[in-house]
Order: sequence, then C-alpha cells, then structure tokens
Amino acid sequence: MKLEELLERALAGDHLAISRVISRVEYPSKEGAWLLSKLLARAGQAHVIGITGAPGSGKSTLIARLIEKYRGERRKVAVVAVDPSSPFTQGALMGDRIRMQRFATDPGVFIRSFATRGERGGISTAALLTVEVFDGLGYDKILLETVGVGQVDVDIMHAAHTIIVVTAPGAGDEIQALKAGLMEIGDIYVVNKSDRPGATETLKQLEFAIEGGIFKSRTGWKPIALKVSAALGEGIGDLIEIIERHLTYMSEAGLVKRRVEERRIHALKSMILWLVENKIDELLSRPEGSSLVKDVIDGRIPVYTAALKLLKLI
Ligand SMILES: Nc1nc2c(ncn2[C@@H]2O[C@H](COP(=O)(O)OP(=O)(O)OP(=O)(O)O)[C@@H](O)[C@H]2O)c(=O)[nH]1
Ligand SMILES: [Mg+2]
Repeated sequence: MKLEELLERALAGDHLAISRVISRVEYPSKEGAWLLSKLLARAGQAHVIGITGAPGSGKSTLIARLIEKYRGERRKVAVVAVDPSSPFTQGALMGDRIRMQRFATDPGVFIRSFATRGERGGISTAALLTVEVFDGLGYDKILLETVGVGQVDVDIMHAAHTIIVVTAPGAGDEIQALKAGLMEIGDIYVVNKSDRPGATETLKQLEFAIEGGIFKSRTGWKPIALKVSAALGEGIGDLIEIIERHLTYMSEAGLVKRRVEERRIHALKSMILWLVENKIDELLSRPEGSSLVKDVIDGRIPVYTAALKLLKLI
C-alpha cells in the first residue's frame, strides 16, 4: 500500500492502517518520517491525560471507565499504555486485554500497549511519538498509562497536559513514597477502590499533603484529591468534571501549547538518548572503542576524557 493511501485510511479511522502507521513511526525510517511529518502538521489539538500510580492501583480499570464516559460524549479516545516487563504484572496485563477488548469494535477508540524494552530511550520515544500520531489523527482525548516507578514514567508524563496520580486505600507507604519525589507532580490525585475500607483516610492524607504544599503541580494549579470506585463506576463523573476544569485552567493560562512544545523537546531528547544507546555498544566493540575501554579499565585515561572521545566518534 502506498504511504499516502495508508495515511488516508488511518485518518478515516481504519484500525489496521493506524497500527501500521504507529509501527512505522516507532522506529526511525524514511516512511515513518514522512508519515510523522504529515501528522505533526495536524497535531496539537488533543488533550493528553497522563495516568500514573503503583501497580494494581486500578489505572486500567479507571481508564476503561473514562473511555465509556468520553464515548458517551462522542469524543474519540486513544490509550497509550506503557506496560512494565516485570513478570509479576503479567496477570494484570491479561486482565487489561480482557477489559479493553470490548472497545475493539468501536472505531472511536484505539489502544496501544508498549512493553518496556530495556532501553529507556526506546520506550519513551515510541510512546511520545505515538501520542503525536494519535493527536495528528484527530483523537480528542489521549490517555497515557504508566506505572509510576521510574525515569521512563517521568519522561513520558511530560507529554501530558493533565496528570492523574492513582492510589488505593491503605496506601500509606505509597503516599510516603509519593512525597519522597517521583510522583509529586500530579494535578489530580485519585483514591481508587473507594468501595474498600480506608479510602476516606487515604483521601485525608492526600489532602493534607496538598494543603501543606508537599504536592505541587508544575503550574500554579492547586491539586485536587477525590475518591472514586472504578470497579463500581462511582465518582467518575466528578473526575471527568475536574479533568475538564484543569484543561480550562491550562488553556486560560496559555499552557496547552507549551505542553505540546515540551513533549516535542522530550521526544527529541529521548530519541537522541536512544540513538546514542544503540551506538554505544557498537562503538565499544570496534577497535578504537575497545582500546579506549582498555585505557579506562587500566586507569590510563579518566572516564570523562574517554567518554568525550567516544562521543566524538559517534
Ligand atoms: N475493589 C476494587 N477493585 C478494583 C477497583 N478498580 C480496580 N480494581 C481491581 O484492582 C486490580 C488491578 O486493577 P488494574 O486496573 O489492572 O490496575 P492497574 O493500576 O492498571 O495495574 P497495572 O497496570 O498492573 O499497574 C484488578 O483486580 C481490578 O479489578 C475498584 O474500584 N475497587
Ligand atoms: Mg494497567
């Protein structure tokens, strides 16, 4: 199929064509670059919503609820899920597939999962470029799911206009961990599983952290905490209302476009990092590289000097 035709079909919502476009764009290629340039020209309209939080907190279940609501409003929704490669979560992944299957026949919903590929640059780049693809294809809401446990998540979250951090009752330790840094960037904190005991307590802890200024968003927006039950579908309307309020805030503050710029800068950095990662092993195995490595091992050349020499070779 010609690239023009592939793009046309993808724009018309053909799921198979969309899958093909994504797999071309994910890895550097001439075709991918052409497709991306066309899509980038159309992108910048979507509302990107990052959803992060500990494994099992209910992110995917919540996303399924959000999709239902958005579809009820006739909005087109895409999901970019970054799955951890840990064997512990395989069961959850299976659960995800089953949960998401019911959207498979809806042309207004597209779900793309990425497995962590080992290299940090690869996964971030692929996820960020896929956001551009969905944006360019005219999806209204793009939901980005990551497990909040690493640099990859933080990188990816930069693509989001709105960041939702999901916790569950009894997550006291988790909230301590949140305070310690990684995910203090939430705009909205959701205590999911409110059907379980302890949800009010957890909500209070979050509100305390917000009032105390421990959780600060990246903008002047004061974070909001609420409890929901994704399983029972309770509180989802309130959550949607807060998400929209946050989008209005961002738009009035002129930050919607700024976030798009930021995600492109991040995609660029991720791409460079990834390309360099790929080059390093190749370079170290070449004669110039391996002799430099030997010099470093034997202490003849400082690491810093060797690193700069290697970068020049790249
Ligand atoms: N009781 C209760 N259980 C829930 C709720 N939401 C999700 N669960 C359950 O919690 C488990 C994990 O849900 P997921 O939606 O897969 O959680 P996740 O955060 O996406 O998990 P990972 O993708 O593995 O990080 C599943 O067994 C869900 O059925 C809820 O509101 N109440
Ligand atoms: Mg999940």
